[in-house]
Amino acid sequence: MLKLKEGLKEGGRVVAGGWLASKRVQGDIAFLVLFESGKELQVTIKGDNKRLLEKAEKIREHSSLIVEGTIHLTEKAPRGYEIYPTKIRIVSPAKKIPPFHVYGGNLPSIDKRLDIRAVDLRRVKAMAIFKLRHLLLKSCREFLSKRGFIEVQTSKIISSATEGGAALFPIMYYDKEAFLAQSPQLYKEQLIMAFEKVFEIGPIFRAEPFRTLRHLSEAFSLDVEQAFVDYREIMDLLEELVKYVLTEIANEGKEELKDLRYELEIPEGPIPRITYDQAIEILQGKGIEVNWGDDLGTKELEVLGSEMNGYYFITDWPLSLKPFYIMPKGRLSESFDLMYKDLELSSGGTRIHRKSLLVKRLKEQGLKPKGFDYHLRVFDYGMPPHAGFGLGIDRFMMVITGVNNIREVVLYPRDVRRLIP
Ligand code: AMO
Repeated sequence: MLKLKEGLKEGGRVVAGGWLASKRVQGDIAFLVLFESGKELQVTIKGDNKRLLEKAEKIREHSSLIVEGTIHLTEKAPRGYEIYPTKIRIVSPAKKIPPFHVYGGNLPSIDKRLDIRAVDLRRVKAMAIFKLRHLLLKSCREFLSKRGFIEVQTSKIISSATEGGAALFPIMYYDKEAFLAQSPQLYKEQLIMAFEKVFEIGPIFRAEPFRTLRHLSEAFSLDVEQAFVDYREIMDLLEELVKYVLTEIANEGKEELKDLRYELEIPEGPIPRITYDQAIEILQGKGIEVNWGDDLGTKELEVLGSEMNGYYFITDWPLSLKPFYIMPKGRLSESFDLMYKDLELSSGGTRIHRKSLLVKRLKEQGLKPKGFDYHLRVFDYGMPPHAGFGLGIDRFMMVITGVNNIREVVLYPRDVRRLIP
C-alpha cells in the first residue's frame, strides 16, 4: 500500500504499508527495505530519531509495517526516493524466521519451501518467476486477441477421456462417476463451429503416478483451436506466438530476468521442423536402439535434444501414437510436437472433421463411440476442417526461467505426493 499525499515530491507526505525484507543498522542510521506491491521501498531512519532507531532494531524481518513520513528524492534508493519516517507501526510482527533468505543464499528443499509457499514467494527469485508468468499469460492473450481469437472457458468436469495416454482422475458427480478434464480438446473443437478461432488458458488434470521434474497432476495449458486451417498453418501460428511472447518478456521482464540471472533465448529465423522419420534416423545414426513406431522416451529425447538444441518441431508422427481426433495421413498423422531441447512444450495437429472417420478412429483405439455421443452429434451440423495445439504453460515457464523443477513455476503444485497447501 502506498499513498503519496502530495504526489512524488521532496518533503511530500507519504504512508506506506509493506513487509520488512531487510534491515541494516549502522551506528546512528538505519536502512529498512520494505516490499510494497512486490517492489523494494527504502525507509531511512536518521540518528536524530532515537525512538524510531530503537524500535527498528527490534523489528523482525517479514513483519508487516505501516510507515508514515516524508519523501526524500535520491538516486541511491531503489525507487529513486526514500522515506524519512515519523511513525512506524508494526501491524503484524513476524513470530518465526523462514529457513531461507529473501535475497538468495542456500535454499532448503522445495518440499520444505512449499509447506510455507506464501512465505517462500517473498523470495526475490520466486517473485520474479511469477511476474514473468504473468507476463507470459498477458502476452499470449495479447497475441491471440490481436489475431481475432476469443478467450473461452470450458467445463473441467467431464464424462469421458480425450487423451489416450494420460490417466484420469475420477470424481463423484452427485450419483454418477465423472472425471477431471485432461484437456479442453473436444470443447475447443466444438467451439470453432461458432467462433472460428478460440483459445483457453486453464488447468488440465493428469493422474501421473510418477514424480518427475516435468510432470504435475494439475498442469496449465494454453489451448488454441482454429477453423479452416491445417497443422502446418497452426505450427506457423504457434511459432509466431512463441517468438512474440519471448520478445515481450525480454523487453518487459528485464528486471525479473536479471533477478534470476538468466539469459532468455529467442529463436532467430524459422524454428527447425523435422519429421518423426528424420528423428528416428538421427537417433539410429547415434546408435540408439529405436524402431519406427516407438514413442520417443526420456533417453531418445535427450539425445535428440542435444542434437537439435533450442526449439524445434517434430512433425508427422505415426498415427498409432496419436489420440483418436488427430487427422490420419496414411500410417502417419497430421501432427506435431514443439520441443525445447528434450522437453516437450506443445502438441497439436489437424483434427478429423468427418464424423464417420472419427467414429472409425474411436473404435480403432478401443473407445466406445457411444461414450462420445455428446461430441459426435455436433459433427452432423457442418463441422469445418480445423486444427489446434495445446501449449504447456508450466513447461514453457521452465524454459523462460531456466529452472529444472516444474514445481518452482507453479504456485501450488500438485503431484502424486502433494495435495497441500
Ligand atoms: P498433450 O497431452 O501433449 O496434448 O498436452 C499438451 C501440453 O501440455 C503439457 N502437459 C503437461 N505439463 C505438465 N505436467 C503434465 N502432466 C502435463 N501433461 C501435458 C505439455 C504438453 O505438450 N489435446 C492435446 C493438445 C492439442 O492437440 O491441442 C493435448 O492435451 O507441455
